[in-house]
Amino acid sequence: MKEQETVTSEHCAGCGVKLQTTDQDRSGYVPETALTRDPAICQRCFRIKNYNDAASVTIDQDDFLRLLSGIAATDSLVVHIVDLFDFEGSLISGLQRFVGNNPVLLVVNKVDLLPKVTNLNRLRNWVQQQAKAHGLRTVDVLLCSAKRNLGFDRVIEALDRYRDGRDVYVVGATNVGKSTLINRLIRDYSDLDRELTTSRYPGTTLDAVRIPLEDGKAIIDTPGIVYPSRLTEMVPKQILQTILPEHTLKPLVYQLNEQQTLFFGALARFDFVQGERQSFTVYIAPGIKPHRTKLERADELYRTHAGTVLAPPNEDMLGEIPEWTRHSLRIPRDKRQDIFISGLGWIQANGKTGALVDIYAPKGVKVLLREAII
Ligand SMILES: Nc1nc2c(ncn2[C@@H]2O[C@H](COP(=O)(O)OP(=O)(O)OP(=O)(O)O)[C@@H](O)[C@H]2O)c(=O)[nH]1
Ligand SMILES: [Mg+2]
Repeated sequence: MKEQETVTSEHCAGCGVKLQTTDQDRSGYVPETALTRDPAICQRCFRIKNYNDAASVTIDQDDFLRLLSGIAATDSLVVHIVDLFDFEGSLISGLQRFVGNNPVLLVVNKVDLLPKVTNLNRLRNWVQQQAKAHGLRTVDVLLCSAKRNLGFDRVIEALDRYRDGRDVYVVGATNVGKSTLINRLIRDYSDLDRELTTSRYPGTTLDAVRIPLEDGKAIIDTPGIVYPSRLTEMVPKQILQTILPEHTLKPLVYQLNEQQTLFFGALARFDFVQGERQSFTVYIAPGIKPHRTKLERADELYRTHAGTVLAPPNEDMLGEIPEWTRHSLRIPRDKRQDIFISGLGWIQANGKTGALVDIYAPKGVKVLLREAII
C-alpha cells in the first residue's frame, strides 16, 4: 500500500488559514509546539491578538470569490455586513449573483460612530433605499454596533427568525466587523470558548471559519472582499489608525465662501468652487484636521506642505499614495446631500442654494454624491 503524505488538516481557529509548521514566511505558520494547543491559532493571529501587529497577507481574491459563489449551492441564510462609515464602499452590490436564492439579511454595523442625535428610523429608511437602489434584495435591514453592543437583541431575533435550521454565512467587505459581530454572538449568546481574530487592518480573516451551533449547523465567518476603491485599502497600514474613526464622530462645521478650499491631510482636497456662502459639515476621523485656505493658494500649499502641514500621510509615506484625480460635482438646490469619499468619510452640504465643488482624491477612490445620511 502506498504511504499517505502527512499534511496537517487543521485550520487556524482565529482566521481560518490552513496551518503549517515549515515556513515562517508563509501564511498559516505555527511553531510545532503551539500546534497542540486547543484551539490552535497561527503565529499571525497570535501576534495580532497579543501585539496588535499589522502583519497582513494578501489573499487570493479568486479563491475568495469561489468561496462566496459556493454559497449559492448551499441552503443557508446570508448575513451581509456593511460598515456604516463606508457604506457605499463596503456594500456588495453584486451579492445576489453569489448567493443564489438564499435569503439575505442586511446588517449595517458601526452605528456607534454616528452622532448620538441621529434619528435611527430615518437612518434605517435611508439604508433600505440605498440597498434597493443597489439592486440588493433583503429579508430585513438591521442597524447595530458589534463593538459597543447596540441593537444586538434585534440581530439575534432576526437570526432566529430567518435561519430556520440552516447554516449562516457572514459575508462582507474587509474590515466591516464580521468577526467582531460573530465574537459578540459567541460571547454573549453561547457557551463556546472561541474567539475569532479581529483587527483594525483590513484582511484579517483568511479563510472560512465554522462556529458550531447547537443544532449541528454553523455560523461561518468569511474573509472580507477587497475593494480597491476604498481609501483604506490603498494607504500604508501605518496611517489606518489615523483615518479610521474608533469613537463617535464629532461633526466639524465650516462656513465657507466660494473659492475656499479644505485639505484633509494630503489625502483629499475639497474646493468650494461656486455658490452662495453656506455651511459644510465634515464627518471624518478626528486624527485628520482639515486645513482651510483660499482656492487660489491651494496648489502652492500642497506643493510646499504636503506631508508636513498637510498630513497624514507624513512625507516619508507620501509616495505610496496614488496621484489625485479631480471629481467635479454639482450639488442640487433644496436637497441635503453628502459628498462621500470612500474610506475617508463624507461632507454634508447644508446649503439650499446648490453649489459646485471639486474633490481631489487618490486615483481609484470612490467619490460620489448621495442623499444625506444624517
Ligand atoms: N466603531 C466600531 N468599530 C467596530 C465595530 N465592529 C467592528 N469594529 C472594528 O472594525 C475593525 C474590523 O473588525 P473585524 O471584525 O476584524 O472586521 P472583519 O469584517 O472581520 O474584517 P476582515 O476579516 O478583514 O474581513 C476592528 O478594528 C473592530 O474593532 C463597531 O460596531 N463599531
Ligand atoms: Mg474577519
